[in-house]
Amino acid sequence: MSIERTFSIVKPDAIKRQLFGQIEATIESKGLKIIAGKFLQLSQEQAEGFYAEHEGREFYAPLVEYMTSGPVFVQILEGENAITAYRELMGTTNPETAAEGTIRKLFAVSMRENSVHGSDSQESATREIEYFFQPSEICA
Ligand code: RTP
Ligand code: MG
Repeated sequence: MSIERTFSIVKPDAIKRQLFGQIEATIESKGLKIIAGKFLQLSQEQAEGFYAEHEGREFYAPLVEYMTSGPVFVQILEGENAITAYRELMGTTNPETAAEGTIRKLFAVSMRENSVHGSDSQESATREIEYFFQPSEICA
């Protein structure tokens, strides 16, 4: 067991449908602590840079358009094995295949509009946290 930090986004589809509170409650109910967070309207540049690993894929341009279509909430979660624990809590990318009780099964609209993001590795978590947060914004 190790205490880790992971990076999470509540995506535009979920903010628009006023699911923010329910998603945060689900996260807290799993024992993950929210140690930093803020609402942002992503610019095209910010969204493109964040998803740079997907540049060239057919879903990249529509993904960037969707992620800039309305406000998001970016946050840092801390807890035991937080990276894996939060990925499990989110469910698979496609909500149709997501397990019962996962955030995407409960709330997601489609493969693209899937309500939440979570870092997929320690390296991603470090990069993504630094992409959006200053150390002074983290309340550990
Ligand atoms: P995320 O990065 O947002 O946590 O999601 P993920 O790891 O489950 O999925 P990833 O493969 O990293 O894809 C990033 C986001 O791009 C959108 N997407 N659309 N074929 C498609 O239409 C498609 N594939 C992926 C989703 O919003 C996905 O979360
Ligand atoms: Mg991913």
